[in-house]
Amino acid sequence: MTPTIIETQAIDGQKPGTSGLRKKTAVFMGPNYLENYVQSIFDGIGGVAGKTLVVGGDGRYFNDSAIQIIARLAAGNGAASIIVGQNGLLSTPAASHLIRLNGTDGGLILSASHNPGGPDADFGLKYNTPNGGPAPENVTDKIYAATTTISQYKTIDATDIDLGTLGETKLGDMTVRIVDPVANYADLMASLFDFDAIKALFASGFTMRFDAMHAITGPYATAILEDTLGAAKGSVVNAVPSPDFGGGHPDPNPIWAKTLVDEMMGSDAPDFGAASDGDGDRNMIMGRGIYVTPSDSLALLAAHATAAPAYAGGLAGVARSMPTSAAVDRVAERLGIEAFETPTGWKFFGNLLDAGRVTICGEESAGTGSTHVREKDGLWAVLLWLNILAKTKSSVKDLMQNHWSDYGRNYYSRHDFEDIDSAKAHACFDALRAAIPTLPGQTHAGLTVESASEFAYDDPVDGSHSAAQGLIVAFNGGARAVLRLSGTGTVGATLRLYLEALETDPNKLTGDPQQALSEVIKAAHAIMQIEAHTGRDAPNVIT
Ligand code: G16
Repeated sequence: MTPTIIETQAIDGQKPGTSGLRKKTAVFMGPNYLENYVQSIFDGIGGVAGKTLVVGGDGRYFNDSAIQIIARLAAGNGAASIIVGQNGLLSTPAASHLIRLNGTDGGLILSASHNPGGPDADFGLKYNTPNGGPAPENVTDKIYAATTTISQYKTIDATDIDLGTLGETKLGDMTVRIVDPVANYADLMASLFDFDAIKALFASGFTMRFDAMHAITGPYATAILEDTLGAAKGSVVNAVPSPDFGGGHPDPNPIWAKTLVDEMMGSDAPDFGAASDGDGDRNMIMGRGIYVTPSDSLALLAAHATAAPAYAGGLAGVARSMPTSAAVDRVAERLGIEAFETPTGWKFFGNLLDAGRVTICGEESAGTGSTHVREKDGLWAVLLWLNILAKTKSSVKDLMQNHWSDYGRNYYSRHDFEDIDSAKAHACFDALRAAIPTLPGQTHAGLTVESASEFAYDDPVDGSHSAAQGLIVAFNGGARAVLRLSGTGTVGATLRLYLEALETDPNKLTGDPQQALSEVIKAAHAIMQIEAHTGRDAPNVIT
């Protein structure tokens, strides 16, 4: 079928951020906006003629129409076939798995992750490479370059595909395969974990609550936790994905998953609580009466991973993003394995995973994952926790407290200053950057600065260099404060202040993190002058 060539013009601002391009939905729905970006992805990766792509998204508003547009562009550009989740749905980790399972030339994932969805909210699109992972910077740079020079896109004149019917169909000359979004992913999970042990745990009366936040993990969690593993019906709540996530904010943290937090802190709390985000790659873990920070969860999972059959032979190494606490580093030290510190963004783990240097990795931003796919994976983390709980026969609280007694506790918190005027946020960041040489030796709030630096990363596998990845102020005694500008927001700028202090005194391991970090918080504000620059005297989100 002859493609239709449509003349277009470059559109400003189509630069991928931490994880793909995220904009207001109305922006993505604007004339030629999506078409330009998809054509630029195709051009940036050297064309898609004869190639196969996985396509799916988290079901947010515009997901289905966007898939129809993408399918026509893929056909217009000569793609051989696309594999699409039924009704256009695929969680991000399930999409990563399908890319790997089918050996495709990559995939397009439609999601703005934990950002709200709807006509007035957010939309996003990213390209994942044939290893299943988010495109690295050398690829996103080419895609962005293509967005600045585009003058036409190729599509076909065709009616919409029926996204609801499983099986094969044709769009022009291109084959379209509609697949069950859950089945292959569920098989993968069954191959990694001791499902019999988890079934026995549930059969013994163990209770859990999984909050799918009206987002993509609902069908996955219901199929795996309730239908396969025997968790009581109703263990999974908010399980039906909706285009605006039930009007909520599908970000699994103590602010946006407050209903779950209240239940887990209440007198009738289940044994285990968890939540996942819009596209199913993030997770929040709770036990009865305890919230587990993502950094602590990563450390705990690394320490106990051998409980699961997939990791019974031990871990090759671990990796964490720079702002993530160093808790996992000490686990690695004890295990005698390598620990890597990468910039924020799952794409930086890809080479380490591909090279077999790390088995488990994670980030403070509620992401944990392993070699099984090349994305972080919310349900995977929940299942590894369940596997560990089943094998150790401990409670979440006992596991964490024993971990802290053993390794010390990295008290940790992230303070977000959202929706700040972009110029003010950059001025604050630039002032700290300029002050770096003067900071060592200064004392603020009783803490003396040991070193100050801007994080840069040299990828140990391919040698690529990534500069300007966040500012670190380290204090004597092991505490530190990190300042970054978020790369995933769609309005103004977000300053993220990450705070950490190591406590090894056995009598001080169960305190309140904000209290334990109060001096680091004061010192960070004295140095960074966030209020003077932005007018904000307090963060709007604390996790
Ligand atoms: C994305 C990336 C993560 C990153 C997070 C936070 O997560 O995949 O690797 O840690 O953004 O980014 P930032 O601090 O720049 O906002 P997700 O879940 O939004 O895809």
